[in-house]
Amino acid sequence: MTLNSSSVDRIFDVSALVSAEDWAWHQRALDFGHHHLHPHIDNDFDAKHFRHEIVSQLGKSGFLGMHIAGYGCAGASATAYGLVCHALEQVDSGWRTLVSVQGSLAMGAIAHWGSEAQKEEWLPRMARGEVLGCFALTEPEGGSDPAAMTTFARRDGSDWVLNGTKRWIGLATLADVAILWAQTDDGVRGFIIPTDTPGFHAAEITNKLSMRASVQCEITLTDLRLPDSARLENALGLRGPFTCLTEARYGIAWGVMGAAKSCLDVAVERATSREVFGRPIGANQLIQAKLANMLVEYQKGMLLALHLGTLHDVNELTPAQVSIGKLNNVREAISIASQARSILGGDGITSDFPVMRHMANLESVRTYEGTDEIHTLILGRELTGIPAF
Ligand code: TGC
Repeated sequence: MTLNSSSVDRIFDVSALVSAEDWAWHQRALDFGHHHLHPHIDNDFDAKHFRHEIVSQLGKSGFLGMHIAGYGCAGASATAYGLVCHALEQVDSGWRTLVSVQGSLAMGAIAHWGSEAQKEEWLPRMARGEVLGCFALTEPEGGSDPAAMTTFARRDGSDWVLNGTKRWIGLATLADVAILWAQTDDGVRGFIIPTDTPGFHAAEITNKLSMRASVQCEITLTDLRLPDSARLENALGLRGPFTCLTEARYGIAWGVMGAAKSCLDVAVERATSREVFGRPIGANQLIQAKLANMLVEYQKGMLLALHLGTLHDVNELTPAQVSIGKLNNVREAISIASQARSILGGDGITSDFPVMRHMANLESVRTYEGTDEIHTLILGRELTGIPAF
């Protein structure tokens, strides 16, 4: 049986395009969302509550760092990881973001750039959800140009001393460890910072109207001292954080189609059940046109995500291809959510339906991991060879 089966699933059977093993990951993630996340998400969003206890359950289910091989991680395919992002974001972008931050960004940085000892020390516990990570790159002056970061790590004997401020860092007040990027005399370097290190302070940004079931923070570092063993051994230059961002952006291209599907399913259900002028609103051509357009863009977005997954699984995926996926799929998910809201009429702005919550979340997703504008310019540079940043 396919969980969450709807007319959208019937028209476009994704399971026919992926392996049985990858599809089983999707079904497990749908089941997880249904049992552990759905029952609470509206209240949590309303109350700005992050359900911390879910992290270890995500770990037990194998979703954290699931496409990393070894070190207690599941070693699943990139396509399976994407399908899990899709399933979790059907509930809420905040939960897919957690899996992205923990798996693609924090664990991904250690797996890609860490020493063997660092991988052994951190990855198994992070995969189990016993250790929560965050990824600190963005600074208050703006996230689009990490090359301009002012957080600085100064050499002091065999130690490093860090000072600076990071902003919009997911989960930093709750995290046990931060992967933090700082400028040094010889380029950007990454550091693994236990968050109980003296000089580390995180404060929650509390006035968000988006991603309210998730936590974003500001971090300040004041003369924070680290041994050289805390430095990500193999990372030097912006390639370090950007490699992790590419992974997370890949997951977003899948995830946002989950949010879009949630909106589309609700719109179809409402169009066939709500009557105005003595007949279902879905009997009107204007409503059917909206639904058809939403379906077309959803399926195009899914095919794009599947294409990226296939390329990723044969190690052929490029950052520019990921930019296409992030740019297009977030843009179309926002459009689908907006059309769903209009089909729901006034009810669409209430928390009786998930649509407005998805719309608000997607504005964050459009902004983080490279804005629409940045991905547009990455593609412009790819086509012309001319950076227009
Ligand atoms: P550029 O010269 O293009 O590149 C510098 C070096 O990095 C390499 N590179 C990449 N490698 C892997 N994946 C990518 N996507 C890469 N993009 C670049 C590049 O090959 C080069 O390597 P090397 O070895 O030759 O030095 O750097 P640039 O400064 O010109 O880049 C410009 C631009 C605009 C493309 C870049 O700055 C950019 O992508 N900006 C957007 C940054 C962004 O997405 N920020 C949001 C971060 S999200 C966040 O902080 C929140 S985390 C989630 C949470 O906590 O909730």
